[in-house]
Amino acid sequence: MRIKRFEAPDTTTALAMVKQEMGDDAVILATRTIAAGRGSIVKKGQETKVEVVAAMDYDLEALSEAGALPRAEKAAPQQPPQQPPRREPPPEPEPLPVPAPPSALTGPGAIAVAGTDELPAIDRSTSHLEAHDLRRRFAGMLRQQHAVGSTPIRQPATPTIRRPTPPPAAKPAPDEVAQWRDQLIGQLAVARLPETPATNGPAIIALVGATGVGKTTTAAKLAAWFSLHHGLKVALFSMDCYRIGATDQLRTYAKIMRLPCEIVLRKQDLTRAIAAHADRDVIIIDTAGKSPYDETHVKELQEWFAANKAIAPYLVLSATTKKEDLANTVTSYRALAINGLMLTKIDETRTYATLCQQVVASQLPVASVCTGQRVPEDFMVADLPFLAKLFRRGWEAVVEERISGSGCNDWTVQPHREAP
Ligand SMILES: Nc1nc2c(ncn2[C@@H]2O[C@H](COP(=O)(O)OP(=O)(O)O)[C@@H](O)[C@H]2O)c(=O)[nH]1
Ligand SMILES: [Mg+2]
Repeated sequence: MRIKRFEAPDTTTALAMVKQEMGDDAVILATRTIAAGRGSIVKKGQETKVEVVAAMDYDLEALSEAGALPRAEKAAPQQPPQQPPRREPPPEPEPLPVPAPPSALTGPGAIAVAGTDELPAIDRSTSHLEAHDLRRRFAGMLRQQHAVGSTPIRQPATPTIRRPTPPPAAKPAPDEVAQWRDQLIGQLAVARLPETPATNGPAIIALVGATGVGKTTTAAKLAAWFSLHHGLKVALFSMDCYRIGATDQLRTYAKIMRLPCEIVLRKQDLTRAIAAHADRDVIIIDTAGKSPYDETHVKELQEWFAANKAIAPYLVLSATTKKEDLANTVTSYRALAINGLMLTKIDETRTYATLCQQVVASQLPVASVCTGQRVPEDFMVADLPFLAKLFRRGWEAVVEERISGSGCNDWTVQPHREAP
């Protein structure tokens, strides 16, 4: 890097000298006003001159790191000197979009323009053109430097997407909401599950629904309800052959309750198993969970169930499912001629408006409600006052009822009866 000091009666002249001697790529490192005579300290009333320190063949990165560039830019001659030099022209408005003219030198210390001895006079615009030119080049160099990535790049600000502010939704009045909720609750219906021994062959309940909603758990709870609470003869069937170990869950429950359990892997197996358990009061079929958007699954179930008209499919709905998915599930499984709904996981949420709305919209009666993971405790056959209380007043209003068993669904387990 080559550094040189220039002195001139004014900034314009000094810059012109820099440009003349060091070329367009010179960087101004510093400018200051000094005493015109000897010594650099300006005394009152003393004539002044301008000192410019410029560099060329520099390492821009090193200069940037050393903080020279900002200083140089700050010191760029757009600022008038601290004490006005005698021949300094008054400042001009900026920016000047005119390209820089050739350097013009005059006065003491001036250097002749190469190839000519003529020294044209400085005009006002020249000084600002020079200053503008330098600033423009600084900016250009920095941009170039940024482009090659050798200095940290300032990321462009993330564009802010201004969405149109939606008009504030008109909130319905609380009594309007209550009225609407009561209307829904008034439309709820419950389905009765068998309580007495079968007279005309077993009642066959098939649980269908999305994965993980609690079909297998509900099947076990139902089996316990029928066999322990009502003393009915129950058989459990598992049609869940899609997942490894899926049948084990039901088999284990059956073993605990000493109930027969059949694994049904083909359509003909279902017909055969039903025939084999014709003496039962209730057969509970647990099916494989599939996405409600899987049309093949529903069609397959339809084909299987067509084998026996006594099969009554019940759709298991989890209270934690989103509104649209609840609606779509009901729509998808409607092809099976669903007999009723079995609600699960009502303990896993505290908002029931969506569930209430979707249950009513389905126009299907509710057959049972599951209130937790425990088998057989967290189960109730559907009861209108209970559902009305839950949907109107929430979980807190029913939790006591559920725990103490003081409601009409109290779970009084009958003495265990050996399965035949
Ligand atoms: N909290 C709560 N969990 C439940 C309820 N019913 C089932 N579960 C749990 O949900 C998970 C999935 O149940 P599972 O019966 O295997 O669902 P399936 O895939 O539909 O057969 C298991 O961890 C169950 O214990 C319920 O009413 N409340
Ligand atoms: Mg299951």
